[in-house]
Amino acid sequence: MRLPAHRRLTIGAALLAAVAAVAPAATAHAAVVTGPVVTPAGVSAAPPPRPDLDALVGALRNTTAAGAPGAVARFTGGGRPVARAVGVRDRASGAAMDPRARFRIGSVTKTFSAVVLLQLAAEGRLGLDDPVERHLPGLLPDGDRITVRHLLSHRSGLADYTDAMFEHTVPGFEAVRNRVFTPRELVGLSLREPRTTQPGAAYAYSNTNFVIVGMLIEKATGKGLAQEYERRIIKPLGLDHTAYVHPAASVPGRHVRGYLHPDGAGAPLVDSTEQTASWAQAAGAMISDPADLTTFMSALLGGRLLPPRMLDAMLAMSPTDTAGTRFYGLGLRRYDLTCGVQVYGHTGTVQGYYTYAFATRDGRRALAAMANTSNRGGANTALGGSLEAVFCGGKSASAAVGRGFGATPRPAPADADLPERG
Ligand code: REX
Repeated sequence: MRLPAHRRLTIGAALLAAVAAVAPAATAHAAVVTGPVVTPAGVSAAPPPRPDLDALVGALRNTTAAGAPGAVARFTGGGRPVARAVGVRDRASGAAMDPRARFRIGSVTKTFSAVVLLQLAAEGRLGLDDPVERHLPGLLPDGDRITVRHLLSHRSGLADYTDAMFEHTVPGFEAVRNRVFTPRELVGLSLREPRTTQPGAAYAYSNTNFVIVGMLIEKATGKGLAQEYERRIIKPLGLDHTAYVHPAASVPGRHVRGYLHPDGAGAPLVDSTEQTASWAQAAGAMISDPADLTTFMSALLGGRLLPPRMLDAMLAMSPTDTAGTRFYGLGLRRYDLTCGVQVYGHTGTVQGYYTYAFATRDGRRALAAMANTSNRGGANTALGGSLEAVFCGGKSASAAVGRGFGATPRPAPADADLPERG
């Protein structure tokens, strides 16, 4: 993908500055650089590591070994896109996992919602530091102290109503799978609980924040969420397999069936494909596929969806773990991989589906990975190994683990080089 002019100029200028900084005075203009040059923006002049596709398949097999019926990943960067799939997308029919099939992306929706809201901010229709009270008067008792930025960065202190909703996994899911909530009802559930922090004081992940982001989008535009995702992101990028179908309960077109793990050991998986996902709304109700997700993340990081000022705001990160390897910006995560590469994107969990969608800072390399299960932490962690495999290549810590997993007795039922979507 070609970078827009302003990104190319920034990178070019930063590279020149870096070369000048390391070159001896007499050769300052010779621009002969032998080692890798890393600019302040983290853009390396050395060629990026080649994805380790054996390690990628290893990560996907680890995911199915940990309880997912199937797993799939698609990587773009450099040459032809590659996809790998293992296991099944439908346990009843036995249909193989398919890189062209759609699924529920959970909280990757938050990145779409953040982009729409930041576009509105760029248009001057609201300010990132506006109190929520200004736009949604009376919604929150402390709406004059909670800002739009607090919502996008999970610093509002509003409790996550989904913790109580899904305390008991299968009964919790069955109680809401056919329900249609208004966003106000969901916010009401959160307000019944104590605040987790003072507004702005600390990061505390909460779906409530992004339900309100959805309300702000509808308030500022006077249009429904589906229309705004469509007009501002889906159409311009040609994401034909991406949609906000709420409150429709089915996943349109060729799709992956999702299987929820009950809390009790040994209980049969619950087919959770059909649901309104109304509990998630702008925090997690979208549907997409691997190709659309890599296109979206590349376009976002490549500067094609937001002006630089708004992309910079999105990329201002706070740590979310004590190890200092995970961060959150505005509707965007950053993971620092073992090889030193930083990737930006989001993870997602809805009943039956785990998703990862990440790209490098320049948007040139991107990965979308999905497993058709949830409530199975081991499967989610194993799927995360796909990030190391493709972005770190042979240098990744998990590449060795992935190869070691070749000892698995069962070959991957489907192992596809990208048959592009019809
Ligand atoms: C809800 C419970 C999980 C799922 C949730 N999902 O909050 C949002 C999301 C939309 O994608 N968040 C993830 C259920 C973490 C993210 O940002 O990466 N768990 C399940 C239970 C547990 O029911 N008792 O695993 O399917």
